[in-house]
Amino acid sequence: MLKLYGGAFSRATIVKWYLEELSVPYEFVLLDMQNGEHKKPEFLAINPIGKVPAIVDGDFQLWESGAILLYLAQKYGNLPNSPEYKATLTQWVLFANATLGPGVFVEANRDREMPRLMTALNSILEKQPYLLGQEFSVADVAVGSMLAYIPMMLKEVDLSPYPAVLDYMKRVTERPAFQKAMQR
Ligand SMILES: N[C@@H](CCC(=O)N[C@@H](CS)C(=O)NCC(=O)O)C(=O)O
Repeated sequence: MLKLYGGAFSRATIVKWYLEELSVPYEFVLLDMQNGEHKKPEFLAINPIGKVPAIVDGDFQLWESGAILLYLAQKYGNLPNSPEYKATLTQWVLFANATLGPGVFVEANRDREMPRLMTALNSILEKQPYLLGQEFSVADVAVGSMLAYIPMMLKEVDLSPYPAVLDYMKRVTERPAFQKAMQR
């Protein structure tokens, strides 16, 4: 069975959410990160960088949440066989981790980046329920996770100027797979 390594409150939840969406059976391996279990040789053999999430799927090991999401989408997600479609998913996953996350969660960037990122997302989501249009996809797991962390981690941030983003956050976080991932 696929193994997912994570901490008690960690980005492994992003991968859990997508595994639940895909109904892929998995074992969650909870590392005691407070006591440095992620820096021990057993885990460094899976991810030499010593960060979670990481997965082991058969003989295959992979780390970095975005790479894991895209692997799972390609392996288990029944994707259309179109390079353009796959590239668009990659675009949103990279946007979530390399642009949206640092733009919102790095305090020095927030005032400059957050309004432009949120304004753009709001205008996309005013026209369609999900990032790719009418269908939920791994793009929504990546971007939706980053957005869902905002009220959890940054109580002072006011998202009311972006009502379509708030509706979207409600829509994706009400999904049963998200709820399960948050509980397990
Ligand atoms: N870009 C990485 C970030 C991974 C990351 O920073 N994980 C944190 C937990 S959420 C971690 O393992 N921190 C432990 C450490 O840095 O020692 C990803 O998205 O997978």
